[in-house]
Order: sequence, then C-alpha cells, then structure tokens
Amino acid sequence: MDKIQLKKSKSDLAINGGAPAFQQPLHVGRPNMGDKAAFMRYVDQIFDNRWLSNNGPLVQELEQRIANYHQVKHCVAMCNGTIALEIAIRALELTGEVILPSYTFIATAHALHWQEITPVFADIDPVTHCLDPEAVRKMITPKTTGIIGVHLWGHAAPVNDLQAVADEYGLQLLFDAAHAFGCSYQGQMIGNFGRCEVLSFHATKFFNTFEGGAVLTNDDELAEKMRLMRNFGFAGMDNVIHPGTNGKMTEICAAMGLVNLDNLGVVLEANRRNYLAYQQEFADLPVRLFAFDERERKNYQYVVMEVGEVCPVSRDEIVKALHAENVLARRYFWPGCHNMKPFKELFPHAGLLLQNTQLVADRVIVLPTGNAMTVESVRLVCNIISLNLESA
Ligand code: T4K
Repeated sequence: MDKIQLKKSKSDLAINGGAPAFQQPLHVGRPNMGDKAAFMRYVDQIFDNRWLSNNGPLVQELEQRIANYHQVKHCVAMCNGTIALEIAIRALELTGEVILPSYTFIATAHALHWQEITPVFADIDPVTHCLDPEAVRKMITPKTTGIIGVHLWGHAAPVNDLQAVADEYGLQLLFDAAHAFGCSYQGQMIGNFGRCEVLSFHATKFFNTFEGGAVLTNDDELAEKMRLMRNFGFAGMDNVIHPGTNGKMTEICAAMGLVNLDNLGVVLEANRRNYLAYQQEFADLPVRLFAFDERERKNYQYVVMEVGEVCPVSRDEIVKALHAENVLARRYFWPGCHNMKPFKELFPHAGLLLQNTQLVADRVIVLPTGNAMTVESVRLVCNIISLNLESA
C-alpha cells in the first residue's frame, strides 16, 4: 500500500514535475475480491466432482441465490453480459430497429448489431444520464420492435415512463442492468422490470464471476427459452429443439460468484464509504458528483464526476493530470456509441439528435473506488483534482 501524503501546492503535481502520488496504478474497475480460502475450497470441490460446466451444481446454486437476492423468479446465468443481452434479444424475437441510448458501454449497441438489428440511438436526460422517454418516442418508426433501457451507473432508467411508451406502441421493453446488481427502482429490486433485465458479472463490476452475466425475469416461458438457447437448444441428450449458442457459465466462475456473494456487504460498505468521502471532498469544488436517489438501494460501484462550464479546467486536462499521478480515471462512455467507428459509418448524422448525450459524454470522469481503495486514497485523489482546479 502506498504511503499517503497530500500534495501542498500545484508545483507538487506530477504534470508539473512532482513525484506521482501513487506508486501503483489506481484502476477504475479494480476487481472486488472475496475470501481466497473459501474460493480454494470450491476449487477442491470442483476437482473432486469433475463437473466443470453445463449447468453444474455451483451454477444452479448461484442462480438461486441471485434470484432470491433480487426477489425475482428466474436467474439464467450466462458466460458474460454481452452474450446474455444477445440471447435475451433473440428470445424476445426483436427485429428491424431497437431504440437504446448511445450513452452506454458499446456492448449494448453491439449486441443488437451482431443480431442484424439496427440500433437506433435516442437522447438521454442530462441529470440522470438515462434514456429520455420523450426522445425515445421521437425515434419510433414502423420498423421499431423494442426498447433497451440502461440503468447507467446503477441508477434505474425511468422504468414506468418507458413501459408506458412500449405499451402505447406495442414494443418489447428490456433493460441492460449491467451496472445495477443489487439496485432498486421505487423500492423494488432490479430484475423485475420490462420483459427481462440483463446483468454483467465482469471482473470490473460490483459483483463479479471473473467473466459472467445473467438474465433476470419473472416470465417462466422466456426463462425456459433462454435456458435452451444458452445450451445449443438441447432438451436432454441428442435432442435439439431450439436454435442456440454456447452461453453457459462454468463452475469455476460460479464458485467465484458464490464467494463474492458472501462478501457483498463488505464491498457495499467500502463503496458507500468511498462515495461519501468523495462527496465530502467535492462539496467546495466547482464539479458535480453524480447523485443517487437516497430512497433506493444502490451499489455505488461508479463514482461519476462531471466537469461543467463553470469549471476552470477541461475534463481532459483533469484526466491527464490524474493519469500522471497514476490515478487511471476513465472517460466512460465517451464519445458515445454513435461516434464509434461501426455506428458512425452507419449513422453519420446521429449526433444531431443527441445533444444531451454529447454534453454528458464530454463532461464525465469516472473515479476509482471498490474494496481495494481506502478513504485516504480518496482524499489524495480529490487533493490532486482540487490543486488542478487551482492551477488554472
Ligand atoms: N452493458 C453495459 C452497460 C456494460 O457496462 C457492460 C460492460 C456490458 C453491457 C457488457 O457486459 P460484459 O459482456 O462485459 O459482461 C470494462 C469491462 O470490460 C466491461 O465489462 C464493462 N461493461 C465496462 C464498463 O468496463 P474497459 O474497456 O473499461 O476494460 P479495461 O480492460 O480497460 O478494464 C478497466 C480497468 O479495470 C482497467 O483500468 C484495469 C482494471 N482491471 C480490469 C480487469 C479485467 C483490473 O484491475 N483487473 C482485471 O481483472 O471495459
């Protein structure tokens, strides 16, 4: 662990020739790790059982525990969140055009494009960073079959308003809940909204299984269909009854998940503690910390800072200064999916209708947190940001 010493003046900053604040890089998305000894006991069990994949006992136990945690009927575990999205999209028989935000991780758009569905980007609310239902309404055409809301940073998309739009036009609604493990909307756990909701258990997430993901749903038929699809459509030996792919989670990933589930309270407390420390340090700075609804359950996995017009230094200058100090802050999800090559080529003028997306994508810096991060490190990160603002 680095010895923490606050910097006194702007001449101490690494961009001005000072020593970097941290000897080891401070990553956004440093994995939250559970108990290693408990994980090794699962490894012994896996070796003893010689059961490695294909809906093994640990996967089944994990599914049950995640479904219980989210108070939802079904959890269908998958090898990662992107394949889980693709399987959900196929299971809902989406075709033609599907509306989604551009301000999301590229996987949301790729999952549609990979299924030969046109992703149609709608603008977001600049405060919540989630889809704006009125902007969605404007993008509906006779080819639209669905809407994907994204619960960005673990903050729920406007579920009821999106459902109203979906109902009015006869569209399917699903959610990319990759960031929203353990979060709620109007007091009800994520997993219970739309036709289904898709989680990611990637290493960088609040809850990880190394790689992994799942679809949560209360729909028995849909869950059964997705279980078939993730295992090549097999219904028993030699009997394929549905088109499918390989979306299965392995036992070793499930073991990591079971260990990390037992550690969720520790991670949540660390994230909350770090978030509150950031909030306290930012109180007097001309930057905004993304605010969560206090009435909802949240995981605080993303600490999102916004650099607005009143800030004397640009977002990119702050990121550069943080990187020089070994704080590997991220510009998630700049420049927006519509500006990434595959979609820029498809829709060169999409940006014209995405003004809030552009605004937010140019403002955001995601800062490190998690149970590998201490309050002292948070103070030092904020001290660096504060000195940079002074140096303007
Ligand atoms: N929908 C949304 C809204 C998503 O955010 C994501 C994934 C998905 C769908 C798709 O779910 P998955 O198919 O991934 O399950 C990362 C993750 O790879 C990605 O899972 C995640 N979103 C996205 C927000 O972040 P990058 O490009 O930032 O990854 P990378 O390699 O730069 O890693 C981030 C930081 O974490 C680095 O500073 C290093 C650190 N790190 C990473 C790994 C893997 C570690 O310290 N240890 C590790 O093991 O995308």
